[in-house]
Amino acid sequence: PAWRVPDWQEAEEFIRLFHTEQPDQPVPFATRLRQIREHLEQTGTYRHTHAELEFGARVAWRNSSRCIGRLYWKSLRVVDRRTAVTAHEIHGHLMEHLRMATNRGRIRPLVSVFAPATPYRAAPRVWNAQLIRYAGYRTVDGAPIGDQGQAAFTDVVRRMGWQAPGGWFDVLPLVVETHGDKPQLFDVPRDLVLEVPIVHPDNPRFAALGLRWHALPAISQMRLSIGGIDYPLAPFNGWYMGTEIGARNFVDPGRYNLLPVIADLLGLDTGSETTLWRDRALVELNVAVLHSFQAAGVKISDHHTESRRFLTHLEREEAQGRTVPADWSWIVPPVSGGLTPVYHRYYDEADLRPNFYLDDEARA
Ligand code: HEM
Ligand code: NRG
Repeated sequence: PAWRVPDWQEAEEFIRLFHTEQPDQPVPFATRLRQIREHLEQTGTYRHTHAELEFGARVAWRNSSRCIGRLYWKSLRVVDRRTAVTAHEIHGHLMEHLRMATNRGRIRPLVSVFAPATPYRAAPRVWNAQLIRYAGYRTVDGAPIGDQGQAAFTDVVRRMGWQAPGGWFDVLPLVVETHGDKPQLFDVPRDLVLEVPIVHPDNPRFAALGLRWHALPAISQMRLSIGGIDYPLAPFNGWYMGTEIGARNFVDPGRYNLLPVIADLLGLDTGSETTLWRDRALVELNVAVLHSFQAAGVKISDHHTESRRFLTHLEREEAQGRTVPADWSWIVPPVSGGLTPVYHRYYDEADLRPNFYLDDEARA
């Protein structure tokens, strides 16, 4: 659905939350509510002030029940890009997001908020799941190359005219779609993509695999929902937790599927599951990821540290009288789950707004 009338209840609830948590606003609560009701009646929508937008985006992060990294929700930087209209302009702002967020390795949590859908104009969108992703292909004999999780999207951009280099780590072009225009392809300049070569602290043979990963996880496909207003393009990023790369991106059978390669490099006996060759290879791969990012001066955190921070976040929020909605199956890290304190408890599963949502109609 390209457009839905902002729900008055939701708007009211959000403005109340904003004034409750941040009193002393220049415009009093009742006045602001009246203003919004008038705008809704006259135009079918309303416009967030900058302060509302900033608060709304931060609370959307706070309410993201799949995210273990929420301790720092108050320090999220919010860049207001609502006035950008053309695909060219939007692409420029996305590149500026990469620059500001990457910060030469000292990653800054950041969200860029583009125009919401209105009755007159569809909101801009980016088709990519993240601003930086690697392409995935198959050779003529069907052998996988690159990120198989991006194979379908890679086909889409190839059909749109992208000249695929056919390598293991080719950064995909961005597809930007704006009101009434056909989607446009943009390359991401190499110098805006900070990458880390993967090496192992005490096994020199790792480097020869030629593995690398990008420094910035920047999700571009989730809809930010604040006070009944939808922002379909609001790319956000924090920094990586090592397991995302070392236990999922490099390991999932539908991604890089590297465990057999690592086991071979380590000389492990893969003839029987009881040798735990998968687990041993997995740990060394995760050691390599964390070590490589640190050696390259790129911010990353390990799952033990991030788990502890999350419990600190829970305590702090509860001390403020707020519940912390969380999804156990996403919060518990994909390696050594039971070693982390987040494993040994259950969580509130409420769906609170503002929040980030995956659109049903997301493309790839
Ligand atoms: C999910 C860590 C910052 C919103 C996740 C996941 C991890 C994580 C490990 C699970 C990902 C997966 O299993 O694929 C972190 C860390 C951060 C951070 C270490 C460092 C600051 C942020 C920020 C936002 C955010 C700044 C939004 C403003 C989300 C959302 C999800 C998520 C919406 C769910 C994604 C989905 O459903 O696919 N985060 N995060 N996170 N995070 Fe964070
Ligand atoms: N697992 C995905 C990224 C998902 C979100 N993770 C973050 N978000 N760390 C991957 O690329 O591996 N963040 O905003 O920092």
